[in-house]
Amino acid sequence: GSSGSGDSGSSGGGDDKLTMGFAQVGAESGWRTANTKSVQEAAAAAGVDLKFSDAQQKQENQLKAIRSYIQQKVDVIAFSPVVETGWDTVLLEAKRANIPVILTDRAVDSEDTSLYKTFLGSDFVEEGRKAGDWLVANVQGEVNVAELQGTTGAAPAIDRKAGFEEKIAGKSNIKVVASQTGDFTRSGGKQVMEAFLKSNPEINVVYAHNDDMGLGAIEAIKAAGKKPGEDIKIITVDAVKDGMTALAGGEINFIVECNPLLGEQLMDLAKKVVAGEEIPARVVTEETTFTSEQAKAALPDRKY
Ligand code: GZL
Repeated sequence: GSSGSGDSGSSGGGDDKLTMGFAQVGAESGWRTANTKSVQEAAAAAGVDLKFSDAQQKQENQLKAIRSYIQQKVDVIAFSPVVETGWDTVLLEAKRANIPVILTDRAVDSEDTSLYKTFLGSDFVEEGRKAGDWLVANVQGEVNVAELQGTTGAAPAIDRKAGFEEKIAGKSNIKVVASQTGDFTRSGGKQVMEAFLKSNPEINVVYAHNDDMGLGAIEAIKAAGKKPGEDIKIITVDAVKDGMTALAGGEINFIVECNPLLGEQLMDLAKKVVAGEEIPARVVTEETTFTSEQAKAALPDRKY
């Protein structure tokens, strides 16, 4: 998907460069890799001096990184909170140090929205609804769903589950017979799916909160002698290249896109925040959905 918000271009001759401290979640998935690349490339293009950290999906590492950015007196801090809770204290420290914070990708559950300037990212509940809508419209009869949840406590995991459940509620033929976290990783999806297959012989559909767990589930399904995309339908979220390739090949049946290309919009917002300009409290990214036919058509032009 495109992340266009106009051409941020180079920062031109401007006075001293804007310094951004970015605390990334980790490198757990194809989506995350694409997101990191987008942030780093956009910073270079915008003339932003980027300090970057990878927290290996551990909140304590993100907290450490944010505190180091505060010590270094960066102009702006941006991060994707690995889980929703536990950020109020460090956000208060940044506020007291007069360093504005921008949330990207994932959200926090802080009541005090003065603790950050804006949230740039997807509507994960809507992504879950799109997955549920497709299932209701495209799979008939008795449907036993195995759900591979994202990281426990992460906004995309909580919200993708909620949106999906909203749409299948009241459909007596659709039941979630198993639901467990695969931590957004391919290995996690494979291990959990292996266990699901052992304890639930009649799984008809897998709903994976990201492509990587769906791809892991495909390995487990094949190892169990079943055909992914046929014996067991698979719905995932992200639409990264590996997921779209499996979709085009019929091993995944439907993908809800989650756009990782937030870099340009982030740099634009950061410059506005540091210049003291007003910015929207919430910037939702554009994204769509793909069937197998649409994936075949879209693959050649996909940037990630
Ligand atoms: C969603 C993002 C999620 C992706 C996963 O915006 O936070 O984290 O869906 C990634 O692939 O690990």
